[in-house]
Amino acid sequence: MKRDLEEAISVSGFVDQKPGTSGLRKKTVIFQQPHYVECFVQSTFDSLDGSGGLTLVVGGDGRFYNDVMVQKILGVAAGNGVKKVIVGQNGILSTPAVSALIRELKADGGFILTASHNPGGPSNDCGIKYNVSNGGPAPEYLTDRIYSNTLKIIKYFRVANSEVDLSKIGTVVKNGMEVQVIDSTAVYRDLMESIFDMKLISALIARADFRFVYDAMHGVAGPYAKSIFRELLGVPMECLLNCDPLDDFGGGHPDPNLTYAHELVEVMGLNSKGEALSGKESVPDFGAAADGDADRNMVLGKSFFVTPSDSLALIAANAHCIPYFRDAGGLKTIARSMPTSGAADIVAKKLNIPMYQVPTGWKFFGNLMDSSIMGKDEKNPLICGEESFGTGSSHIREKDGIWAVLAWLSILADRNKDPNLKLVSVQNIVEEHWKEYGRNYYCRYDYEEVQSDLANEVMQGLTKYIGEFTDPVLLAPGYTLSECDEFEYHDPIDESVSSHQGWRFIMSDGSRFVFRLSGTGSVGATIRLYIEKFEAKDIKMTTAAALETLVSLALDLSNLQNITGRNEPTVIT
Ligand code: VG1
Ligand code: CO
Repeated sequence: MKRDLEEAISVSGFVDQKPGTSGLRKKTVIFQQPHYVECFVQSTFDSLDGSGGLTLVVGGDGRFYNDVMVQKILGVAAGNGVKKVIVGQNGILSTPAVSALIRELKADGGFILTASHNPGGPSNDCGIKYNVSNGGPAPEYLTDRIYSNTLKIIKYFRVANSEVDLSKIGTVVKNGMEVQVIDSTAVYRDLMESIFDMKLISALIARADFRFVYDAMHGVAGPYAKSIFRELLGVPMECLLNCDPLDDFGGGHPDPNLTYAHELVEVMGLNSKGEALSGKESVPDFGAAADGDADRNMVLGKSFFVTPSDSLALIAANAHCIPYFRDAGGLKTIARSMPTSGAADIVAKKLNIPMYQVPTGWKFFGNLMDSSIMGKDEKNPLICGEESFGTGSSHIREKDGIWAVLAWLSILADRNKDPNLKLVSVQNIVEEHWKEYGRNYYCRYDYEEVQSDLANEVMQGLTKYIGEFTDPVLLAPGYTLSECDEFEYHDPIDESVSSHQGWRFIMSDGSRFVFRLSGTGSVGATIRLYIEKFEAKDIKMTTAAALETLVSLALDLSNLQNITGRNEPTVIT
């Protein structure tokens, strides 16, 4: 069903609209080309089984050009007969909030306007992603279909003059399409209140010996932090850093890691390697940061860095501290992306519950959560995570930065119920965990903006090595390479196959290094190298010392430094 007032605009399409790990991400100037956004949106509608009568959610992280993109989407949605669009006030919605809204309002899908952790502004990045009716990112068969339609498109439909004032909450009907502007935080906040024991957390926040600092990095997490941490839990305003969203993230790189979240990292008494700064006084007890679209989280204790892989394992091991899991009879499943450390696997084993390993990118978790093997209960109690500062659960179908922080606050609150006892710190809790389960030393090296042909040369070398590998090889004393392959995922639910998901080199003691090419960058190629080693008893080493040999083996075997001319990674996490 198309609208009467629609125009059909003839276009020749674009050849570069292939969605990556998490939607389409490009330089802003690319998105600003005439018809660019419209072509992608039309191609998405053309990929659905009919767009007439749909209800969609639209919102973004507030980066530069989001406002224009929202209005373009409204125009094309009206042209394609969409029944209703629900938009966050001023176009603002975090990625987890879009997922929550699609589910809560039983919408058919939604567009999320973000390039996540990539910087924003006229000379940086924009992005657009389509999520489906379960609230999760479009599965691969759909993104493949969208891409193929972007190559074939010859016209798109839009209704001109369909701009809506997004600053006012309320509903307008324009050109036959209903546009409802909603409070950006209310539904998400209600969901968090239904999951966590806010009273217990408030008691922790109120303790005189506990201080929590949150850094929204000028991304979209700010309004949610104010609504939940400040208004519900009583966190003082001065403890909420950079909580006003800015369209260029204040010129920063809204990626919550030790390098880019340097302001918080320093406040928490750490350097960019995660080592404690000496002589630092009055360091807060708990710190956390989010990325641009608020689906990532970094968790820090007093002068103490928690790796995302450990964070996943710890939240899973302590799921009983969270009413959502307790009420559903306990955690039923854990899942992680392949490059994420095996720390969570050990927890799953101990809890005697299934553990799934999926390719990088959140879309793969959704199938597990929705499937009947997980039980039909709406509250499928599953926890999942990625090494890239992403943690979440079956409460929505995206990773969730604020949820992860509330999960940690729940664990801390549970351990610190008696205000007369000395505070049990983040470090105490993590070290206790390592004592019980052993420690997976872990780090990731990112080589950003490598020339694409050089990055491909590195990967081809690895492919050749894997192809010729037959018998175990002693690479260095104590390190025998026993297995190597390209990770291929067979989805246990829909039986789809995803190949080339990472080049794995596994030693006989289970330690490993993995190479992957990023699917979210906008310039050249980013090579990621993931390194992991498990120690059952020796839990007090520095990560650098524990992984030194494996790092040099990975660099030698890949010849990465010679081929790319890079002696140091851009970022170590
Ligand atoms: C990166 C991370 C991946 C994450 C993805 C989207 O992908 O490694 O774990 O799911 O970003 O996160 P890649 O292909 O660049 O390695 V987000 O917060 O940028 O939507
Ligand atoms: Co993100």
